[in-house]
Amino acid sequence: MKSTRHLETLAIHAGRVGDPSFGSLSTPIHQTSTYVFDNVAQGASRFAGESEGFIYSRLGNPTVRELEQRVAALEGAEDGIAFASGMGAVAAVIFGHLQQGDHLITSKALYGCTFALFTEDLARFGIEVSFLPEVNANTVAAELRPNTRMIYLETPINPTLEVIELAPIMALAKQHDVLSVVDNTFMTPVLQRPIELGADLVLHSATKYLNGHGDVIAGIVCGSAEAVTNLRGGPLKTMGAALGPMDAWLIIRGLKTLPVRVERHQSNTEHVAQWLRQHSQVGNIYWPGFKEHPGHSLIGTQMAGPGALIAFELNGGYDAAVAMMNAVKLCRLAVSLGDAETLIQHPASMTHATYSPEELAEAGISPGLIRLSVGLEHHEDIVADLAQALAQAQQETLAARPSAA
Ligand code: LCS
Repeated sequence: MKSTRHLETLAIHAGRVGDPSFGSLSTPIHQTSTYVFDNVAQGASRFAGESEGFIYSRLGNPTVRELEQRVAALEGAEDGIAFASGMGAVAAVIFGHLQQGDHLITSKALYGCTFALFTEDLARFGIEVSFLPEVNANTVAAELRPNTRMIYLETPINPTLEVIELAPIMALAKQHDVLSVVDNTFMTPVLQRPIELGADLVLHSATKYLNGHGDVIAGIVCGSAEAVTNLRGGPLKTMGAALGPMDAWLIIRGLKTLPVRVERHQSNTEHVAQWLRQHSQVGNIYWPGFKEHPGHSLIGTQMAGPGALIAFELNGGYDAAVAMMNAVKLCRLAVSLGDAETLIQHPASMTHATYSPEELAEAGISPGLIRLSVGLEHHEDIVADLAQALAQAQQETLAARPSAA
């Protein structure tokens, strides 16, 4: 899938399966569960992997195939494979590669359901996991064991927005024959291409920026042709989290504008982040675009930009945060991210409710942390809504305070 074309072009044209019958510009939605064979020999040879051609839509579908090939091209990977959700993709990578007795290294802060998979499910299957509070080549090297099989990273991390320097860790993984996996959901291939930094596999919740319109749940994994073939013949076939063609088509449509959307998401975020930072009610604020952010120096090398997620705390703590989130009008109080709508949510009780209070503290997710996914509305309208929500929160906090008398 490697191509020298620009990302904007690949997002529209790469990996086209198209419509050989009528030449429609838009790829047809192949809403079919199965495919008719010419004869038994043809069916048998497809099952044996001896000839090309679709068999059954759990194993592959032309519309889904176009999506897979397009995202692989964007990520600079040989091939891609779609799943019914981001968690379907994460689970396929884990169960497709790890077995009883293996060891996995990851970070303490992670998307909440990935954390739940790693803590609750992997323990049941006898797979050990090390959750590092700080991830760099030194802390990973110190944690390597003879049975370490995988390093699994998100960067920036959901929801803390810590940035992990990938290249040295990917090199370490190669040196020790450990599979490296990067969840690139927050950055998209527009801002970061982990395969080029040495990752073996890159995965996405395609529910987010790749689709971008808040109407699909999907996941995708990209990597070598061999790795993708193994996932198709393994977890996709036997666990079955296959993406439907209608959902694939919606993401194909969304992808056409991915580079344009990411650019606007980011320029809006620049305005919103700078405004929030100077606000008297805002305390700690995390966004890799700030010069003081520890990950800022990787912009221009590892990442082309800081992305469009901001995490922040209010000086009034948890109560003020709840009051603010309840008061938004234009922004929507909802989990997910990467949509046209600005979304605000409370990690401790929502996306990361899978963490115990102690685990939240260890992961640096404070009870009052707010996560904002800056959308595509005009930045002045987003700021105006946040301003009125903060004013409302201030009023409520003052009213709740016992009087001095
Ligand atoms: N990886 C990351 C980094 C995510 O943020 C999510 C979902 C997933 C994987 C799983 O993808 P899904 O199965 O939902 O497609 N993150 C969510 C979030 O932060 N808010 O709502 C869902």
